[in-house]
Amino acid sequence: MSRSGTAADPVTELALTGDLARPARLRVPDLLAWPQHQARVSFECATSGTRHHRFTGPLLHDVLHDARPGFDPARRKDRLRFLIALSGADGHHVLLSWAEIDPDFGQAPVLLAVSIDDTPLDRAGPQLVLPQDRCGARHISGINAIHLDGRYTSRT
Ligand SMILES: Nc1nc2c(c(=O)[nH]1)N[C@H]1C(S)=C(S)[C@@H](COP(=O)(O)O)O[C@H]1N2
Ligand SMILES: [Mo]
Repeated sequence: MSRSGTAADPVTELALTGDLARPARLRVPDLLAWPQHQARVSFECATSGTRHHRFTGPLLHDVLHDARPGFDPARRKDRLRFLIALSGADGHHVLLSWAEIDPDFGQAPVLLAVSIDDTPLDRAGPQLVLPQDRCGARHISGINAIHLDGRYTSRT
């Protein structure tokens, strides 16, 4: 079902852009198309102390993999120069490296959560979940943009 959002009924879209053969615009219900994972997470916040949440959603890796990143999948070294820039609707940003979530390298079980504590995130937008993080700062809520960039090199 396709609906357009209004001020009274906002629908957050997530734009997947950058070095991708299949860029996409996804709503939270679209993220149910990938295998769903669960994570029980505890993290510390500098201002609000220890927080506990339960999240469900697809792996960030699975969603981005299907958008076809612009590297040769058969050449593992080719993936190492790719950065993933994620932004929340409020302008909170985080950078990950592709290798951090790639099963052949760091394999961090990073989720794009579609629910928090059994509450769907359809309106707020997906939330980034890094179960291994001690600090909460990378658990960005309301993610509306993910940009893949393979230009990175230390050569000037
Ligand atoms: N979009 C967005 N997400 C964010 C932040 C933010 O400023 N903007 N702050 C982060 C920080 S610092 C923490 S500790 C957690 C707190 O999450 P909680 O209050 O839902 O437990 O949200 C994270 N996600
Ligand atoms: Mo925080």
